[in-house]
Amino acid sequence: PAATILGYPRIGPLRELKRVVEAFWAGHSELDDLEAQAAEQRRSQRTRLVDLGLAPDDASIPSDFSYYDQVLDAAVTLGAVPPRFAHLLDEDGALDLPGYFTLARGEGDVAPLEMTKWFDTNYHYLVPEIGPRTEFRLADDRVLRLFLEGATEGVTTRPVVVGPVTFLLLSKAVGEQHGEGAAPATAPPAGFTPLDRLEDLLPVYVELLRSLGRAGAPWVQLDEPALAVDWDVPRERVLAAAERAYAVLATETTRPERPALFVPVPYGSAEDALPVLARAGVEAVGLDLVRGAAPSPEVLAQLGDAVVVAGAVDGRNVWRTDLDAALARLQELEAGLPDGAARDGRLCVTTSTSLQHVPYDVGAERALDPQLRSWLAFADQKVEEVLALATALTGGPGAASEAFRTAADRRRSRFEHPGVRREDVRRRVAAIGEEDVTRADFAERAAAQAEVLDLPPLPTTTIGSFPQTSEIRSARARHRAGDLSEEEYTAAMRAEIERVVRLQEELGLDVLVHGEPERNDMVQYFAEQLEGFAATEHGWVQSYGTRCTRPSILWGDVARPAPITVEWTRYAASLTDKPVKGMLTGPVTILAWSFVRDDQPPADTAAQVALALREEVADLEAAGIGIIQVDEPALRELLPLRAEHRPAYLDWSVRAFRIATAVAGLRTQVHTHLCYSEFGDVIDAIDALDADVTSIEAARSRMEVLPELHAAGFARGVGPGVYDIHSPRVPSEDEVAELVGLAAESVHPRLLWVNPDCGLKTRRYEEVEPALRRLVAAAGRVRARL
Ligand code: THG
Ligand code: ZN
Repeated sequence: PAATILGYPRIGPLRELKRVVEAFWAGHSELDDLEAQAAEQRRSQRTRLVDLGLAPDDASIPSDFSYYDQVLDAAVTLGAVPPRFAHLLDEDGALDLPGYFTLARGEGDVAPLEMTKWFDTNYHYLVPEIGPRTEFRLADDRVLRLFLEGATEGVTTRPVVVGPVTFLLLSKAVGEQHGEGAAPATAPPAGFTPLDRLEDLLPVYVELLRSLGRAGAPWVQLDEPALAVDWDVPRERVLAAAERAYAVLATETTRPERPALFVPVPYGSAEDALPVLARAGVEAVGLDLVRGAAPSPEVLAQLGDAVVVAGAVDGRNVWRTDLDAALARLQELEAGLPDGAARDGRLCVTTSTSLQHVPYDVGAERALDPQLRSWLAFADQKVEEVLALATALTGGPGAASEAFRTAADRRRSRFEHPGVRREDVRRRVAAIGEEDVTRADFAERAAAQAEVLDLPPLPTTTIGSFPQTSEIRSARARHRAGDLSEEEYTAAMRAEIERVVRLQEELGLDVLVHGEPERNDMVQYFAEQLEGFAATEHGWVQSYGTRCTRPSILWGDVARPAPITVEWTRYAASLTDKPVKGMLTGPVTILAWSFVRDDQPPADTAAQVALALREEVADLEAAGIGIIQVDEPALRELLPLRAEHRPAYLDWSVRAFRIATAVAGLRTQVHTHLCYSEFGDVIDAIDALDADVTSIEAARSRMEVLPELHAAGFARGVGPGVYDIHSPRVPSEDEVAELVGLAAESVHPRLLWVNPDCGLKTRRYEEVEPALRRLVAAAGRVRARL
């Protein structure tokens, strides 16, 4: 094919798949309904892509559907189902759809697969568990079925599967599991890594390729994004694994017994991997021209006959592509390939990644400002851009000129818009000096804060959000729809805040929060109240499983026209004598979970957002709020995949946090919350945030992180989560007390806080109330022992 995409969204333009899957889980719809809806969605998607111009007959259209996650699909296909789920397999060792969902969601005491983020995106995949004895086999024919489904309708699709090297690198090493059911796996033998199992895994891929070959699939796409990342495993070992894997896949069967192999390396650059893949014998390699550099002519010369599939259209952002610039990069690439490469099919145009990270169609955004809308490209518009680039590349000057002219006009209109470049904002950012991002010494602050706050040792608090009841959601929705007046809405939210404050007083928590009933999403809420951002109506993007977010679009220079959280926080504080903690989302997280402008470095954008938050921090302090938390759960998510880019990133992200927070006076206690516990690469950066108290996830790993923090010299306040809110299970008081006791062994009681792992927004009061009651009691028990 001359033009293709690496993948397409799958949640449904109106989140149809989410709705029918959740209805099935709730017992409100039958398996048949679910499968019929999914099939209908795939059919309409194929039709849509053909209508947009992708060829129906040459494997241009990927078949990449998933009910939940593509890594889970690979695990199930390859038979890598952990033994604790063995009871779900039928006599042929196959898993039905309810069983598949059980791997994702768990059941009773059987824990689901862990979930973690997919590269540096806001998508999360399920982590396969691979041990020395995991038995691989072709256990599922979903890949083949998807291909046949398209073929029956006359569309020759290209099956998409996570490639073997990425599959193993993304997996978690486990030991053996003794016994069925809930029994967890033991630790893996020392030195074992899933990549050790490559030789055992490859025959299953070979068999999969044969089955696709027999069905007549001309191409298969084996995604290898892991080749764009630095792992703990040495680079040479990763490249050797890739070479070995694809040599086996390319030669163990030969065409037409197998489809041609297309191996994209999205999400970054992998110049060293492309010649390895070509040498191994794959028929096409894919590279990310947006995040990665164009390969040098020397590298291109090593690619032999392999087709080069260039990801020239950003799969992760929503801006119309600068087609002239993209075409120039493609032509530069073509110049390094044999003459007429594009015409001869040696160079093909695609997206930098799957389009699963962007919404479907800008055309659905009827409420968006028309000018802003004209600057945007969602998945469908990106398909058209890929096609325009392919046409221009093969057709010579003049081909696709209309699309190029429109693209240039729209970009011009974007950069001429007065909100894109505001001198007032730029002046204020430029004026930030070193003294503005530096607070007094931690020790001095700690002493001053202890005096004003007068908290007991091991103070108890929560991370900020309380459960979002259906009443709250409905009040917000009616307010948005205009069915609830401003006064009625404020009264409803205040009533909820009062309820949450009274509850926390009754539970005996030391530092209270207002509970955040007014917030839909911790990023979207701020984006909606800052200038420079716009919200979409239908721009849903899958975050994990059926869960989606609607990222805001950060299109211009950012400013805060008015205080955002001050009134709600002040109201909560007026209800109680206990300290109330103000709650803000940090600049890096706001960037990470929005679609961010592509015309300036993210560091500059982050500084603008940080400055707006700085004004909010100052206003909260002026309103008498003595504790302010600025959450950065995504600080780690944006960490560059390549080690060489990490220091610069950590530099600007830390600076942004300090711009936002260092305005706080000596006596104001700054907290932050990070949603993870593996600090390895970022520990110094977390120290450099210079927060007074940092809350982290720690319950699941039983405080393992604390000795590590201590060893790294981290000597600030820390709140290791002692209640795992990711599970509906309510821990006993003894369990919580044990965790608090463990924490007290490695953290000085004056620095140790007692709190849940994360916000309580997704939990129910039935769980939260008893859990917090036990948390307070457990803290009291340990406090009494000290
Ligand atoms: N907000 C944003 N991104 C996030 C999180 C968040 N990414 C990481 C982390 N939290 C986990 N992700 C999610 C994403 C969505 C949801 C929960 C966790 C979720 N979404 C609702 C749904 O899909 O039904 C929709 C919410 C709404 O109506 O606005 O529950 O917190 N940006
Ligand atoms: Zn969290």
